[in-house]
Amino acid sequence: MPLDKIKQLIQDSENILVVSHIDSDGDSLGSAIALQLALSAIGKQVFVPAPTRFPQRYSFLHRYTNGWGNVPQKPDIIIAVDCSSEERIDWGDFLSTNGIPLINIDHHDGNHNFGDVNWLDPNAAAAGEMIYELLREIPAPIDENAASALYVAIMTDTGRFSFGNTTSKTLAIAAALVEIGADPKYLTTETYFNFSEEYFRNIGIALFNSRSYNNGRILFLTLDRATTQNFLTSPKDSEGIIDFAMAVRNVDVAVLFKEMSRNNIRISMRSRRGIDIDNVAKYFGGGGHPNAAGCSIEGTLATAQEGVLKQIRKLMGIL
Ligand SMILES: [Mn+2]
Repeated sequence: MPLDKIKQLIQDSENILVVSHIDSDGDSLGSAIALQLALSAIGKQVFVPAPTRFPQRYSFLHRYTNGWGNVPQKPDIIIAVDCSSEERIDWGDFLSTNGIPLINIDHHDGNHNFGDVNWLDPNAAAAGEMIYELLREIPAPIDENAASALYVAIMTDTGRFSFGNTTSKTLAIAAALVEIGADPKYLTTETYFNFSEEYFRNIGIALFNSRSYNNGRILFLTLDRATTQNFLTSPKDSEGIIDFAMAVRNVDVAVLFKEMSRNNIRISMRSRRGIDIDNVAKYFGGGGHPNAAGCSIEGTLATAQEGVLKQIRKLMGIL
């Protein structure tokens, strides 16, 4: 059992490096922070490199950490959480993984199995669920701060407990975290009702730039460079905007296109249950979950939109 092996490796280690994925999100940050806090509490030296990009909406999570960085030359083990492939790992300022056992804990379908030990559970709604289980198993204490970090991890990956990945187990873990001291109202407000002005303008741009296809079953939102520059924003600050599109009646697939540069388009996709949008993401070299996935396309915005539309129609059988 990978869980037993991981437990053993952690017990035998003194210095532990915890890494997560680039383009940090609530699950990657919350899971890494909770691991850091709980493993520190059982006497381990735990290091988390400062995330390369820390989305503004999660800046309140800083208060739950023991701090970032100061990675040792040679940790005893490396734990990667919420990373679907080795290329997704945000190594921060840590360079050499030579000969250091790498533990891969993840819930993405199609994980690349890149670890020396791989614990993969595609049925887990968030990596945070798996971290909760691991910490209970070791056992390592989950204090109020770790509980808050894990609550954010699970809340964000389930779209506030509304996506198809939300199970009774998800809710049971969330309830246990609230019991420990995670505050749902506070954590929800900090995460979702705390828009920067830039994000607020991006919502407007993306919705204004929406186009629908096939009687509204497919809806595209776009953050193009010309408009975002005009409104002094950047397409980066856009997490969650795509969910507005899924709230439109009859929409089965929603896509957000972000024109990062003239030839680099970042794409987030959502779909209703039964439409496995992950297939389209994989077609373009990306990945994710059946109802939430993403990819990048090298090419112009028009080319990307055309290509994605074609693949979605193919997937939905509406050529
Ligand atoms: Mn995740």
